[in-house]
Amino acid sequence: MSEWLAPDVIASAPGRVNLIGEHIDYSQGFVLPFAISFRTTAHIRRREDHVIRIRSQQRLDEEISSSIADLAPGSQGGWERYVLGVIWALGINSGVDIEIDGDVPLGAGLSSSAALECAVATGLNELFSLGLDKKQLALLTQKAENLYVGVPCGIMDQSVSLMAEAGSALLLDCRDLSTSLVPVDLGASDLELLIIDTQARHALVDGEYAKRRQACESACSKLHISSLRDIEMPALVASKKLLSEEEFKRAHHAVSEMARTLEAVDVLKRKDFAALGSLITESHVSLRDEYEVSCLELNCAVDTALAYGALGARMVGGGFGGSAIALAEQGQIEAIKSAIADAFKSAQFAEPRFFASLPSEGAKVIKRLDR
Ligand code: GAF
Repeated sequence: MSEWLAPDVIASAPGRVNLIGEHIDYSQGFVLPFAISFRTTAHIRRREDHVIRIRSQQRLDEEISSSIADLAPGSQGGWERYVLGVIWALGINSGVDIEIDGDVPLGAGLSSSAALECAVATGLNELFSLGLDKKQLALLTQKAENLYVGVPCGIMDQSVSLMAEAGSALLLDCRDLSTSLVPVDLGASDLELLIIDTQARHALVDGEYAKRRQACESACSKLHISSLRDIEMPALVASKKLLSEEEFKRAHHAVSEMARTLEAVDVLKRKDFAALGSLITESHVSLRDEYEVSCLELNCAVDTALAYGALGARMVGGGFGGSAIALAEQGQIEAIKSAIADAFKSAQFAEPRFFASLPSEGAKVIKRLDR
């Protein structure tokens, strides 16, 4: 392995969970995620040539080497494309050494990819004095994922990884990326948000995600609106006959989820956690039955959490595996965890992992070193 010198900049960015507002970022809806305490760190050093070297503390046996001239959207490769894509999207024209480290659980639906992209983007923005604000960085990191990696994600994960603040969820309007902070202090009410990684990774994810987006887009074109944000439920129901059954179900989820998200903000402000729990569970039912992005493992986690007293539970993220959340009294968390572990064992699912996290801060530059 070649020599690695000390970095010029160290930056980090978190993964996320989404309280509510699922599969509506690309329909220009409202989402209410928060940053988790698990983070990815990028150590970046500017080089005098055009070589790009990337390595990860989590995979010390591999060192990836490329060059600025070789950056091309759609290139084949593995996880390093998330880093190369950001270098490409930010228009960096100098070689860099980038070393990654972090503890965001991989493949758990907790946005390890956005954490990686946003840590690298934040570090490059600082190192090359690009002067990009968080909104611009969110759009550029999304561009990296959409065009360079080829994943048709929306804007939620990158936005929250960049813009989140400790102690609050981020109400993000995906139409214009305006935000407001909604304080979330579950501990003060003896509550906890349990994160359940089902460890299920169904291969469907990318193709099915793209199909959901297409169904929303075709519904919009038949309804002559630019996004599902532009229609209220009564008008959607009145136009049902214009849509296929599938388009109607997808649109019905999106329109109802946008309303639930705004209602969740209201109940959170009033600290009405029973109402918040009900909205979270309604979101799951809608994702399961209308958007059809859940799976047996996620449903089992949610149903078991509810049977053992959770105030609300639902799948989070893209679906078809990954994680669920359960909002419950602190005193019930252990019983919920062991009931889910038992249920998974009986169903012969993989062993679930459990995490807890308070709402944490977004991306930041940790250090700038002079040389
Ligand atoms: C994934 C995507 F990356 C997000 O943009 C969002 O659509 C989410 O699935 C579903 O809400 O995490």
